[in-house]
Amino acid sequence: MAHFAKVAEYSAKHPKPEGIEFAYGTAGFRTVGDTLESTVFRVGLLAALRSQGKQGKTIGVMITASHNPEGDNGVKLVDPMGEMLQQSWEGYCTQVANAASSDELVAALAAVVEAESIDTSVTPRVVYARDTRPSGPLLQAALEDGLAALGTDAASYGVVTTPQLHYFVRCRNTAGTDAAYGEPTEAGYFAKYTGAFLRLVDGKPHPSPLHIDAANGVGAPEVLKLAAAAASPYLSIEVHNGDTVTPGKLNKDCGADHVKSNQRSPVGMALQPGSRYCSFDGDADRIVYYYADERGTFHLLDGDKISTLAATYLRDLVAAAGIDDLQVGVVQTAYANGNSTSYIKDTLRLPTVFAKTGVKHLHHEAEKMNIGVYFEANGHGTVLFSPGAVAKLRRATPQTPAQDDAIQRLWALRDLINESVGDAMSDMLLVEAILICKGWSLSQWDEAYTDLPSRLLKVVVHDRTIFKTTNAEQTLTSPLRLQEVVDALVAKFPRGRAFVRPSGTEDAVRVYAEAATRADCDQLAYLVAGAVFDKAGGRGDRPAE
Ligand code: G16
Repeated sequence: MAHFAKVAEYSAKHPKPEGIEFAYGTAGFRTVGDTLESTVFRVGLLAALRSQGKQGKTIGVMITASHNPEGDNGVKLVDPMGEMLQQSWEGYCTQVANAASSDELVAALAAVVEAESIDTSVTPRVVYARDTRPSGPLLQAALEDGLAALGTDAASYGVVTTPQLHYFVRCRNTAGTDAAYGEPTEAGYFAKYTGAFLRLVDGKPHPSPLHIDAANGVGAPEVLKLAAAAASPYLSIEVHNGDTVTPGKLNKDCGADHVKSNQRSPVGMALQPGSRYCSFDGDADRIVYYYADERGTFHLLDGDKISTLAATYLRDLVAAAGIDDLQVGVVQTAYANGNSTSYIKDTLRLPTVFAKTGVKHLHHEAEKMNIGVYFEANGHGTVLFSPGAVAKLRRATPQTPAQDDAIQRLWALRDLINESVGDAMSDMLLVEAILICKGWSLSQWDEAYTDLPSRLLKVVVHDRTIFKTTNAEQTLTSPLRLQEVVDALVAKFPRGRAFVRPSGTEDAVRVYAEAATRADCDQLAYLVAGAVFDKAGGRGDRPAE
């Protein structure tokens, strides 16, 4: 095809490494950064086709491996409303990434054009960015070659957070419409979110400073710019682990994933009782909060706690606004702590559903709700207002000043939330606003319910693709009979629950367990991890307490 005339020439600069199979996983392609050049080049080609398939709407490409170690990298596509790539395209991505030669690559691209009836005469538009990883510049150059090969109208946002790129994409595609989302610039992002935040907290007492562990990633400079834009004592922050320059520091013993998985504070943060702390991950799309009590004991406020805080606040505002038939719902994954699910169902009396891991899955479930709150326990999530909910808010006619205040707050919350994807900075402002409005400390927020002890482990195996699951990833269908072993182990522990699933971002299998006591929980987690190791091709060290 004439349209692909330059692909072979550019592709020769970025040959596919032999012996590696790439797969578009939980959050795009993720693997060792040095092996990804051909994949990122090809994602450039696919981004252009995706844009052409959407009549020239702007598509986003983010080069990041988020919470993964610094040596990894990754790439993912962002659809026109700032959401994750439509899942039916993930198969195309995998096929195109694995084409063995230039001829096969062109054939794979032609197959996408054919299957999607793409008009290749449309000018493709793509914006892109990357995080702070050392492999980023080389991969960005490969992406630019892919974009150039198809004559793309492309623009770089440089080094920004993943959610900022999602926001820019949505802004560009909604500009001049009723759904206009904001200015597609960093300044526009900061102005939108800080403006909504300040509207919500105006007149309330000032909070104590918030200590932020930025995982030595892009969140560090960006959150400083956010605070400068707010220029307000309502957002007084101190950034820790903000070194984006020294090699080896990104996500190392710090960041949201480290804090959540190890249930302890990050390196470089000595917790003081009464002080307030949170951690971002490497590309600032996740956030968790934590504090130390008077005895110095560490307490984590994870994605489940953020979700229940937001759902409670929204539910109460909807009631105070006097708007009928506006239901707040909550989406969780199997990693949600059992006590959080009970609290949502039994105390808040809100509907809750389970989705597979990956914000793309939660996002789709939340779209089915009036106001859908979705968070993974790892701190990745946001809130969606359905078009029906927005219409109801528009039609609402307050009868009292209290109703008027509640409606204004709901509008401000909608502006405060990055609806395109989970966003550590926007979520931080959401939590801060609710805590300021309620006058709550972190320990008061934590009082809603007590987490069951839980443990998350990784098991390295020879081939994680043999692990298949069903039932929102809570039940293994392969390897055969491994689920029966897990069930038998779980049955031994009061309030025991455990599941096994292959990671979509790391070369490992994840094991989650919870139980009534810490000792039982840890024992269950290591028994299940040991069974996986023994029966399903474990390699390296056998998991041990
Ligand atoms: C990504 C996804 C998250 C997911 C996490 C772990 O996070 O965006 O939705 O929970 O990976 O996924 P898995 O267990 O399949 O490895 P991030 O922050 O790395 O983009």
